[in-house]
Amino acid sequence: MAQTVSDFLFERMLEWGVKRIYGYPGDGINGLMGAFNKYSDRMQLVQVRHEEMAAFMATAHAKFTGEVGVCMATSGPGAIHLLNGLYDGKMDHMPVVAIVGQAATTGLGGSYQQEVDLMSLFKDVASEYCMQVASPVAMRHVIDRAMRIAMTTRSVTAVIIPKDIQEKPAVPHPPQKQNYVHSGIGFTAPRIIPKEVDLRRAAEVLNAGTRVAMLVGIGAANATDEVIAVANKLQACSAKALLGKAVLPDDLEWVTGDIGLLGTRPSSDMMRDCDTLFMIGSTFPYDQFLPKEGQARGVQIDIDGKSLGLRYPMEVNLIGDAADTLRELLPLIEQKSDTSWREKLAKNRKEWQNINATRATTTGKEINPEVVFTELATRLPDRCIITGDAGTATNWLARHLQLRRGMKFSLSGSLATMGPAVPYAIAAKFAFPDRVAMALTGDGAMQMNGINEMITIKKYWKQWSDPRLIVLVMNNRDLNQVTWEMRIETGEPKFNASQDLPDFAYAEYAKMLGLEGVRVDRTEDLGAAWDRVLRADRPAILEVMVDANISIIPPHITFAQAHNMTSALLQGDPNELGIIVESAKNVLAGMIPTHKGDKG
Ligand SMILES: Cc1ncc(C[n+]2csc(CCOP(=O)(O)OP(=O)(O)O)c2C)c(N)n1
Ligand SMILES: [Mg+2]
Repeated sequence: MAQTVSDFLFERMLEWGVKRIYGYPGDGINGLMGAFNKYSDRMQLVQVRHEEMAAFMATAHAKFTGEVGVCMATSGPGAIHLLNGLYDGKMDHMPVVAIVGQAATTGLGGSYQQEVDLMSLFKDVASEYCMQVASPVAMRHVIDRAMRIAMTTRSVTAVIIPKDIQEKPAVPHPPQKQNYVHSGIGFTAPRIIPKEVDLRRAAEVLNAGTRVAMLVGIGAANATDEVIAVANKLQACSAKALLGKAVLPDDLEWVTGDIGLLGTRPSSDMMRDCDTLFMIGSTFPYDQFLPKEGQARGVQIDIDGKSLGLRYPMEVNLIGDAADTLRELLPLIEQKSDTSWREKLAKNRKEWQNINATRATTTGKEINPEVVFTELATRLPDRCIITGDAGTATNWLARHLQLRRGMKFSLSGSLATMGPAVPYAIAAKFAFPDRVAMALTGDGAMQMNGINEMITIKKYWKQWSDPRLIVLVMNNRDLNQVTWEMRIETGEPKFNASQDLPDFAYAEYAKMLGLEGVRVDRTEDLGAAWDRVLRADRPAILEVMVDANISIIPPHITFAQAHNMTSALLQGDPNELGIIVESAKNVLAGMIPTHKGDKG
């Protein structure tokens, strides 16, 4: 049979270097799936449980490998299901290509079965390039452009292929005449550096600073050595936006850790006291954790000019690749000798670590969730890949896990959606089957989609050279992050109808799937439980029954937040007694600054 448009598409994607597609079938892409079969020795289809998961996995593939992630779904419902995962990719600036089916061109416009206006639906999420293949001839340039634009603009692109077009004979070589396009494949990352004059202006600002605070994000992922070299010359300290947690290893004394609501006190203090802000590859959104306007001079490096001068009015805004730009900047930076700024923050960091360690030792009737992470912290395997979710687990992992060189970390940064931890970990295993992947998540996220995606793990784990994929489920029978946000931000007591979760036997469920399942309800068993799942010969769920009454109070609780929490309790929060006891312990552990009249 002659080559079809679908055959051609897979040939072309192979030429582009695509090795794996995350997807789910449906009759809107029967032509595509039929063709895929012929290429399955060279390109893998990973079948997910829900198209949103395919989009999460494609996003995670891009995050962990730097390559384009590709996902595929049928027309109508399948395409709609992709959206949240695609927005995750879009908002964290990841190159992702979505390939979706559509009703046949012969029926389009006729309110046909599963006909949804996909051009309109994907217009925003794939704002850089969203195109319906209108003719077999167009397949070549549409896929070429979708791939190249995703890479060039680090964005999500969408290719919509009507059913009948999928099965038509391919036109790999369109006639060379008017109204035809002749695109080609291939992309190499450019070297993007600012002009010399601007590098000098940046160096002048940085050299003049005596207390330089750096903030690095995921955009500096390829620049660890360069960030360290520049920071050492400047005697600077550095905080990390959560998505960029793996950019700098935490064993460097001048690294203050994460910043923001989930961040550390030394990071906040550094921003409060600095005279110069140097931001690299980050769009960290919370201005209240940055220096006060006018307090510090600012320099920013970002590959995307749109992200410059966005969170703080910078004096020098540099468009450039983080590593290349820092390499150019390094010779212009003077070696500083005054170590007092770093010493002060190293002391602060030590104190903070002690406070954290103490806080993690406070125990009530149930397990303090922080201990789950302090026990993991001492056991993190080399080169492990950690994924997080929206939920309290992310507070604790941000504060307690000290990442070492070679580890990877990700979660949904800007969209902050629930649900990515398990699908991200699956994508990590496909990309790096010899590394341990760990999804650290909550019971709400598990019930939303993680439970289903355990079935995908069951389906594929034997393909991975190291079978370890560990899913930590913090079982608190609560949507705890939001319960606390309501108390702290708006002073509302817990609303059980909204926040309580039904219990579920996560570890038993893992066993039912033929995986390892360990359930812990006593603090003293935690260490051994981690050892067990870390040594398991198969993927595992570690389910920990944790206390929902341990507050996620941010590093510098404001008076308003303390007041709100008190008012939530006075309004009759159903968990009042437990919280008061736990909060009192936290005050003793030095966490909550007490105010006059604050009863703690
Ligand atoms: C798709 C989506 N829905 C809702 C939210 C709001 N949200 C953020 S965290 C959270 C609670 C998560 O609960 P769980 O997974 O049980 O973790 P916990 O906070 O209890 O540790 C909710 C509802 C979100 N971020 N994403
Ligand atoms: Mg929960």
